[in-house]
Amino acid sequence: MSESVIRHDWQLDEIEALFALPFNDLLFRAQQVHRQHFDPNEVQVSTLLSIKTGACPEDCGYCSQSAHHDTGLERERLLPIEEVVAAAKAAREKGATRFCMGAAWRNPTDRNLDRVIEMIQAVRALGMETCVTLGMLGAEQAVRLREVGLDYYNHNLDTSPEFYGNVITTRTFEDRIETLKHVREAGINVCAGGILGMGEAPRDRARMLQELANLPEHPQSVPINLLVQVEGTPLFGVDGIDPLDFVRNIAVARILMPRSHVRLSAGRTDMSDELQALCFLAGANSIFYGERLLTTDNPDADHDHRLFERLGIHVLAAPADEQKVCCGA
Ligand code: SAM
Ligand code: DTB
Ligand code: SF4
Repeated sequence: MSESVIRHDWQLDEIEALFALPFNDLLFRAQQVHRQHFDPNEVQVSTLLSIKTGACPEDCGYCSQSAHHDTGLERERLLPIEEVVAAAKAAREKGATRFCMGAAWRNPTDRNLDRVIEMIQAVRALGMETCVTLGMLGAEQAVRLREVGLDYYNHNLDTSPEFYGNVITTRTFEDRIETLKHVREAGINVCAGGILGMGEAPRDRARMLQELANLPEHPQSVPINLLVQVEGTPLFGVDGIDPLDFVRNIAVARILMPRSHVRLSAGRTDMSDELQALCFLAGANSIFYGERLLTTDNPDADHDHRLFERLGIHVLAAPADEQKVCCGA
């Protein structure tokens, strides 16, 4: 079996041809690529916390936190650092190795950033990896975050450039590419992916993966979210995606970005254990772990622990930790 090559020149017809493969052939290829680069039974786990919730000026059509939609969500101020540290400790105790803090901002002000930097430093002091998702980021802001040791910055492309305007009008696809450039050039690991099941066409799914794979460097982490339909958002009630097509997207992401962690992200409460097992077989090797995503539910940690046991999956330990531990164990 030849070593998979890391490419940044994927053509759309090549990607569409992967999607058109018989399901078993596609999963076999994805699994081959996966085994060249990863322990196939190891999954990385991150826990999320919304550090600033609601009243966001952006109009993302999927989001519970946009001030443009009436979702009944209560707005909250930036959390005090003590609450953030307590949540990070609880996540660490349950087996999470990365703590990801999200804020409902278009972009952070420099004063906002000062507060978030204190949080990053406090979470790092617990021995956890850190990730933040704060909206658009300037080049100098990215450098500041790198200097305090931030490990990952999450900023999603969300969908294809062609479908993008159907979902978000207050910032452009190019704005997102620009933020990713600032993060990458500052030397922070990039976490970038998107959402499936927003009414996009199969071609949009292929285009989104093409955009991700043809970035100058593959994002180190690629979250693939299944739309969590939130009442009051414009996308509530949209026709979803065939679950097997969701699995195909994971497999194609794995083939295009062989060394990236592909994260089975939002939407797991709507998935059976068997569907999630197929996603792991297709090359997903990361999840969000813990009862809450940002504002919506995620499977119980105990349930995930049992699922991992049934599948013989172990959790990737934090970098400083030599030992492999199973979450919740
Ligand atoms: N405000 C920041 C931003 O948009 O960059 C950070 C937080 S935002 C909630 C992070 C990402 O979560 C979005 O880009 C989107 O991909 C994902 N997301 C938000 N709401 C979602 C939903 N209802 N279902 C699936 N994914 C969602
Ligand atoms: C990502 O791609 N998914 C996460 C994280 N990055 C920040 C967020 C999912 C949010 C799901 C809806 C909610 O809980 O508000
Ligand atoms: Fe705001 Fe982020 Fe939600 Fe868009 S996804 S409305 S930017 S919190």
